[in-house]
Amino acid sequence: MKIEVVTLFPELVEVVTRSGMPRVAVEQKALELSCINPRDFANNRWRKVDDRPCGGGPGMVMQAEPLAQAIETAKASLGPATRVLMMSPQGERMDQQWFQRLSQEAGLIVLCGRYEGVDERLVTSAVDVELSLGDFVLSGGELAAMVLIDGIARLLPGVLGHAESAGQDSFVNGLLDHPHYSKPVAWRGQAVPEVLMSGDHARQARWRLKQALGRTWLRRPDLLENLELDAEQQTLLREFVAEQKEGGGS
Ligand code: 9D3
Repeated sequence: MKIEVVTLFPELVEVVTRSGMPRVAVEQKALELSCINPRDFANNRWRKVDDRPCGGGPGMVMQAEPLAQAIETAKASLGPATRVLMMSPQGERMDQQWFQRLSQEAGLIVLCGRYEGVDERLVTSAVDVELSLGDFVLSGGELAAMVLIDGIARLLPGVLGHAESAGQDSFVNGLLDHPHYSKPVAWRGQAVPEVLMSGDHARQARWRLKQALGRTWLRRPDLLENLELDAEQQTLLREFVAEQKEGGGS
């Protein structure tokens, strides 16, 4: 997949491929990331790409023309049908399903806003979808774009561990993850749960599923409402809830 990010801060966005899975994805040529700076299309000596909002109000607005030319440059490289995403607090909330869908694309153009916003005429004429990280205020779209790139990179075919881990992801099955333990078996007076030391793989798989169901019930009941639990899952969750009410939780 090729991703072109339109941003006033290319050096910030490029950091996402310096480590972790996005770096592996680039090294394995599953991902190619480049940035286009709308300043390169400013038609004034000061490379200014923002101006005061029409009708008044605080702050500055990113002007349409430099962004339009940046997007056209990206489309010349990735193809005219490439989807244009804009990171925006007004956008649809990003989730794992968005990452999965977008990871199937051959190319993406990602527009990062700064200042108070982007001229709406550019949004309506050149942006296919607006995506948000959530209901909090950032100073621009770059961090959101980096989140998107990280989330997509680890799903790309050919990225190490892709087949094993991506299918087991929390949120893919709609549940939160179960707890994890490693060595030593006794750490500062705390033991690893006995079942994980038993060598009984079927019992361990049931324990993991029960913990995942239980933690989702405790912390994110909204996720459970969207799921159709099978008979085994219902039994495991009922056991978890019963143990919780005993006050044990083991
Ligand atoms: C405080 C400024 N707000 C006016 C009431 C509007 C506003 C403009 C620009 C708020 C944030 C931003 C910059 N944010 C993003 O570009 C952004 C973002 C975010 O702020 N929160 C969550 N997801 C995203 S994606 C892009």
